[in-house]
Amino acid sequence: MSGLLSRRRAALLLAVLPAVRAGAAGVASVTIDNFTFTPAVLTVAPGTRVVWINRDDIPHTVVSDARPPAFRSHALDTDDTFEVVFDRPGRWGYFCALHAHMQGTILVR
Ligand SMILES: [Cu+2]
Repeated sequence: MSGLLSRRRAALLLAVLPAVRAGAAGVASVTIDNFTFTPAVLTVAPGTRVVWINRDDIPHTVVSDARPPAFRSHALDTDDTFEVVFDRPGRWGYFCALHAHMQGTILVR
């Protein structure tokens, strides 16, 4: 009886907290400042949540260079964040759509 209860509770938690479950694999961050993504190349394990935060005083975006784009942020104002969970191994290039010379790479392996 108690086994059934706890199993049901666990299922409920997983349904309510999928983000937390994915985040268990880890979180890594990329800082945007002075028209630069830092680090320019970030290596993470599959399942990692990557969070970009704009510390610049002008808007920037984070757009995958894949066709079609694998991810695309809106314009991020100062201190705005954007996040993507990278489930699959691979090399994910991205850039800022407002300043195309701003480029970065997420290596998932
Ligand atoms: Cu930009």
